[in-house]
Amino acid sequence: MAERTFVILKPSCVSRGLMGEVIARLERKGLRLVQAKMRNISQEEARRLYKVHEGKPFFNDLIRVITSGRVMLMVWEGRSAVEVVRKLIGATDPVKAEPGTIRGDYGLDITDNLIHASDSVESYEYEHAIFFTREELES
Ligand code: 3AN
Repeated sequence: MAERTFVILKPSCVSRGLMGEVIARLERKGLRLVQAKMRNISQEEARRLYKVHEGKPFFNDLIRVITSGRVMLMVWEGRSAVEVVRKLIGATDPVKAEPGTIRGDYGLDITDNLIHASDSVESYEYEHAIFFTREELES
């Protein structure tokens, strides 16, 4: 069965008009968009999403950035989707991300690094359930 991964286009990605560019890259790779919705993330949802970063020095900035405007929440599907999307996105720090990756081509700020994607199948299971119901993801 095809693997799924959870992706968030962060507020800066939306406000800078980069959504189409990012979605096109994932589609061209051969991944399939299963479900998407555009809305704001609440403080509570953001804290659940970034639970593993609680207590780290950048935690508050992380919450502030992800709740600062509308985001695009998406579930994508395809062979090794988790690994493939992480490769297309590039390193966490856009300065270190290779040219040709999304962060490498469009970002500079490490906290506001345009896009989030699950880093494992376990993370996908935890993260997508914060934002999508089972019914919404039935194909
Ligand atoms: P990634 O998004 O590449 O999976 P994580 O999961 O380590 O990276 O971190 C989650 C988010 O926390 C990143 N997207 C980034 O916005 C922020 N972040 C991670 N490390 C730092 C750091 N050293 N300084 C500031 N923000 C950071």
